[in-house]
Amino acid sequence: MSILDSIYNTVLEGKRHEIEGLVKRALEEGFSATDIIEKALRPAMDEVGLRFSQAEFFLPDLILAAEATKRAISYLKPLLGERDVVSQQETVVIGTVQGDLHDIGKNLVIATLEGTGYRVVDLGVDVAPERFVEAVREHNPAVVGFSALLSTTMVNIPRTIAALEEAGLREGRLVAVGGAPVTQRNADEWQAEIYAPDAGTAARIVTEKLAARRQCV
Ligand code: B12
Repeated sequence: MSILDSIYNTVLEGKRHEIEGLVKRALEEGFSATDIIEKALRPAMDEVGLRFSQAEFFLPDLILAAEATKRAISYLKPLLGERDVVSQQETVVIGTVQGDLHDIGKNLVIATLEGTGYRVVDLGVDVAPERFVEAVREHNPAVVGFSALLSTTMVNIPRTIAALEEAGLREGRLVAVGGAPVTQRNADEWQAEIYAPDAGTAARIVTEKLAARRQCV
């Protein structure tokens, strides 16, 4: 069995105490942090989600698997985005929208943004529109990011964008949206400038869009 298969199985089994040793071994074997995330951790979480929706897994399984993934990611975090550090100065304010407690994907996006050199203000999970408004007023970010993992909470993305508009804080910044149920189509509908299906793409698109905006100004 390859080391990536072992990581995949360890997440499924929720063996959170064993995960760091395996991740370390995979790195020693020459796999990159991105390989480990994209080829082992992410497929494992997809499988966990599938088994959960088919009632083969229950909430405790989900929690243990998520805990194992989080440990692996915090171990890999310092290695993410190392290649393309460009020392950006811009700030990104990001959070998981109201009613939603999922943060693994958001934290990965944060790790790659920070790895790329952005200053990131993480508002955490279950973030009310007013809290986003407050944070945008305080930090004046170039980008505001919204994450949602539930089809019932993704409606809070356009609601929060509307709150920013009402507060006069939407103009002049880019809105980024993501999370498993969110699509490019939603992004277009909500007039969000940035959509990405994964963390690596998110950091790349943020950099591209900010560069394009700088050229327009
Ligand atoms: C782990 C998990 C949990 C954990 C969360 C732990 C944590 N700290 O995050 C716990 C156990 C708490 C949980 C709870 C629940 N969950 Co849950 N959970 C999952 C699971 C298995 C994995 C999610 C995950 O971490 N994926 C891995 C990461 C890396 O991927 P990602 O989140 O998609 O993020 C990537 C991209 O989307 C993108 N991205 C993410 N955010 C952003 C933001 C921006 C700006 C950008 C650009 C990109 C971007 O980049 C990320 C990195 O590459 C999913 C199934 C799945 N495969 O998605 C179900 C899932 C999301 N959960 C589900 C459900 C139903 C629930 C509960 C309602 C269960 C219950 N009955 O209580 C609760 C809801 C709690 C709440 N109020 O939020 C359903 C949602 C169904 C739906 N469509 O609405 C899913 C799909 C499972 C299923 N198939 O049924 N869950």
